Amino acid sequence: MDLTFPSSITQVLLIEDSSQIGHARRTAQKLAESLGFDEADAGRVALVVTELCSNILKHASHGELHLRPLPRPGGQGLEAIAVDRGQGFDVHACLTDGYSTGGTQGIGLGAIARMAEVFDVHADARGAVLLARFFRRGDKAPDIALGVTQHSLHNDPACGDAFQVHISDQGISAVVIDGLGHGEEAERAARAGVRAFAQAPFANPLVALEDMHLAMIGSRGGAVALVQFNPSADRLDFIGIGNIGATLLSPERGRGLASHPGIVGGQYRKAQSFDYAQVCGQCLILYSDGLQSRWNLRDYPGLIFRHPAVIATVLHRDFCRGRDDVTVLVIDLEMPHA
Ligand SMILES: [Mn+2]
Repeated sequence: MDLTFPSSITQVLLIEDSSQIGHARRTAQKLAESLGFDEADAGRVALVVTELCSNILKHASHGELHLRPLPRPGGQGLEAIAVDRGQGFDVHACLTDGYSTGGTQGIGLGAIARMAEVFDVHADARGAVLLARFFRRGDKAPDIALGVTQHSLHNDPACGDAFQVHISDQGISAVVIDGLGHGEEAERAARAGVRAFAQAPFANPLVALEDMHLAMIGSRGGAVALVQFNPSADRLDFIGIGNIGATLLSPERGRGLASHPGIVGGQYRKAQSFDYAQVCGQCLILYSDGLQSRWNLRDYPGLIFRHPAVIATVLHRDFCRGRDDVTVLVIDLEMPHA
């Protein structure tokens, strides 16, 4: 397998009254069609998105629908996430067959769970996050246990954060870059780094960092975190310069991965990569400083077991600073498939 997750801003639709549901449905359907879904599959997306949005209004009175293209082997899928801050969402009641969020009109969340290739929920007193992932007809490849959410400050079309993930038979290589500041100049810096990384994502981490540095000279520069996961060796290499947060989590504990101070494309002292063993089964979270660092997944019982896209979205919902671009990338480090 050879799969690339390119940087892109998450599309956010506000869901505040029922008139916005139709717009959300049409937007999701159009996105599905543009990603190569046929009419029946795009219709399936439209039905599920309608139900997700109705559910937001019913349980939380308002919330958001997040849409992303989903890179898949041989094409694109689509990811839809309903986000709200409502209380008392009863997952079990809602997933019971026959239950409908929209009175007699809705199809119910139990049906949603079956119409999407991937469905997952985290709900507690702080609100609910519902994930649905759709693959095109004939796409039987397994889900990739990776989730990302990315937002620019004030919905600026330019985003100063950039990420990229490569998945191959060798493993996973991922980079998150935060170009200094925000806006177009920050975006230029971050993208220059990502382009250099993409040339050889599985190069030695020190070499890859040097390549990104050279490519970012003359730009504003930025913070960079690079991670390479080798599943057959059960090892993770990490190198970070500047303020990109990196945490390895298991149900039992969490550990922060240390970055060095400095600016890639500017000045930093000789970098060093760190090697972590026995990481399979753990969850890796990389995040730019648009996210506060004071979160603790222990405050969210059960969240560590949820889909990475759900984890990324909960963290963004509750810890976005609102003063900078923000990226949260979550990857389950899985054993190699036999
Ligand atoms: Mn930043």
